Amino acid sequence: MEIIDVINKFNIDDKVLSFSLLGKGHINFTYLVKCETDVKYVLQKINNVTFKDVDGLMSNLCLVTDFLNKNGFESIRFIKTKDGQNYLKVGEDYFRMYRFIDDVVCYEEVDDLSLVTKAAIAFGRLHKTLDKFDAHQLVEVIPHFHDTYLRYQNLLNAVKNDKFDRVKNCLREIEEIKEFENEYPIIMGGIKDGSISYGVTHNDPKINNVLFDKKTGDIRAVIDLDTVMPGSYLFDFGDALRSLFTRDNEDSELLYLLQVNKPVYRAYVSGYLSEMSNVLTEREKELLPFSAFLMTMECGIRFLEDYLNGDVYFHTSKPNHNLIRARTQITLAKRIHDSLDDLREITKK
Ligand code: ADP
Ligand code: GN1
Ligand code: MG
Repeated sequence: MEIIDVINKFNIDDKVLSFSLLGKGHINFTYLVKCETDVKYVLQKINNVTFKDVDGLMSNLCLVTDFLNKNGFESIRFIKTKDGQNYLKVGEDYFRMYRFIDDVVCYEEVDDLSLVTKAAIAFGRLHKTLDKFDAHQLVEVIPHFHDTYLRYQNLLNAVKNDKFDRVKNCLREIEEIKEFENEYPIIMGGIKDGSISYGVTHNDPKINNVLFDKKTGDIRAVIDLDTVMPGSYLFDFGDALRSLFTRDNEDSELLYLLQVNKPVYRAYVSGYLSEMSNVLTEREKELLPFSAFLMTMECGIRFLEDYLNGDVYFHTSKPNHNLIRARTQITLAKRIHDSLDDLREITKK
């Protein structure tokens, strides 16, 4: 089916003028659809390789976006199909449509610390708003996504099986990961013993998932809610810092470029706590710096596991790509670990 026929299956009372590819996301194909009345829509082809349970995924999205829109945080507004469904299935492909949020800017990367703070406020506001939402209503679209200890066990299994005879190339990395094994259960353990709350997390807290108002620079919306799942707020906090510290160096072998950027940490933690200081438990506040270490090491564990399993999850475009990425994350994680005292000081201030 042609894209224009897909668009016409959705309940829009308007004549479509054009459509074009939008954004640089790695997961979904995103199109901007322009109509005669000047209203714009986004059509997305859902990546059903990453997200196998499209029904569960769309149910999560509708529940969360409805809640956000009703509670004063602008969010995506889905358009139903002409048959009243939340998404459209065409053969093996799945599509959804929503209103385009107009007059916004979206940054792929930032150097300006005030934007780092604003992004942190945006994710903090998302957490704070969803703190009143019952996380048990949500499906775990990717089960055990941030269960670091389980990710570690999966890595050890991959080492044991050594299907592609690659263990010999990463003995040092495996040892470096093992060194911290006692720390991997800390966040999940806190959820189990109740010292860490079971909230709603975004799970892709990158800056390009925040939309800012073109004129005022204010936060307009947090998008890309596909991986919204129940979990700890620390997952997003730590992963946001991982992504800010790594930037595009994730694929680079220049490990000396990796640094624990303290001004970035300060900018992020101040923005985040301006929204969340009354929501977080003492234990959560204490673990903010640690979460940046844990999410970074976990990402390294995932890349290394995928390397040993033959590069089946993360797309690769050069030999040893996942090994290079794993080295980046492990190196950064160790540098964060070495800086934990400094980061705790900054957090306290
Ligand atoms: P992906 O999972 O592929 O990252 P996103 O939902 O983040 O998909 O969309 C990709 C890009 O499309 C975003 O980074 C943003 O630039 C743009 N975009 C998506 N939805 C909107 C919207 N409602 N308003 C404005 N821009 C959008
Ligand atoms: C994946 O597709 P992208 O780059 O936004 C992954 C994240 C990792 C990230 C590492 C659903 O995100 O968890 O942190 O790669 N997303 C999924 O680059 O697995
Ligand atoms: Mg995105």
